Amino acid sequence: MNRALLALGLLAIAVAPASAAVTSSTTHGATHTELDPLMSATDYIAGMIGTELPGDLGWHPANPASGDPLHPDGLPAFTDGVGALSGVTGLLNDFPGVGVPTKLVDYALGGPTDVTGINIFSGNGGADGRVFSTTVVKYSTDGGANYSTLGYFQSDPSGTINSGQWGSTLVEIYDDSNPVLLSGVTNLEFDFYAVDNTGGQMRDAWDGVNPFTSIDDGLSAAFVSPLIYEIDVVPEPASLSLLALGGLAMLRRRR
Ligand SMILES: [Ca+2]
Ligand SMILES: [Ca+2]
Ligand SMILES: [Ca+2]
Repeated sequence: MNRALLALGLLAIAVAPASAAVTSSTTHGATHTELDPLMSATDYIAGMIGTELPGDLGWHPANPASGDPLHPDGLPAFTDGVGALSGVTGLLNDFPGVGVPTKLVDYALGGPTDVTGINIFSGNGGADGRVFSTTVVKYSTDGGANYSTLGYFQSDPSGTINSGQWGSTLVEIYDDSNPVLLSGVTNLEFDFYAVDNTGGQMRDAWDGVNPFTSIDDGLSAAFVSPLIYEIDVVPEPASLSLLALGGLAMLRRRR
């Protein structure tokens, strides 16, 4: 082992930030079904019906789930492993108000679980601002008694306009310095916010400073909500899985 390299490695470890570098990356599909093959039907919350938390604003009146949360276009759609079943699948309620989420849903993982990635799929056959997503993810390691905030994840920078070029969005949340995003987690809470102003323009949900980013995006608060197609809590983020597959293929070719 080269001692200089070893020393460099130790130095890198020594200066690495103590806090996890949680980050996210966004992929858009041209159509509302293009990213469907990346959805998982075997992730940690597959088939679960989440618990709507206090403050949850139900569903958009056009979504049949507004009268029946267990309708296939409602809570089951978040975890059924497939994309849109109809034009209103996963359509959240509009006009949540400034700075408050429109939907708050919690999943109990059935025991301490190591999570390496969270993938949030959204989209709209209409290919407008509803394809974006903004989510605050919280987690508990004590069965839901206490929650910490993992982060605020806005799919695209405020001001981004979807003029029909995108029908779907995947936000992959992971830790860029650790293969494990969360260890020993028992519950995951997803707070979904409005994303758009009817002009196809991504906005945050605040007037003035966004308390999560400490930034004022200079735009009035979003009031149009997304269609959430799927939430995957997985061993590996989708694109990292693809990278790993590519790496394996390269290794095989070398042999
Ligand atoms: Ca789904
Ligand atoms: Ca799933
Ligand atoms: Ca704003």
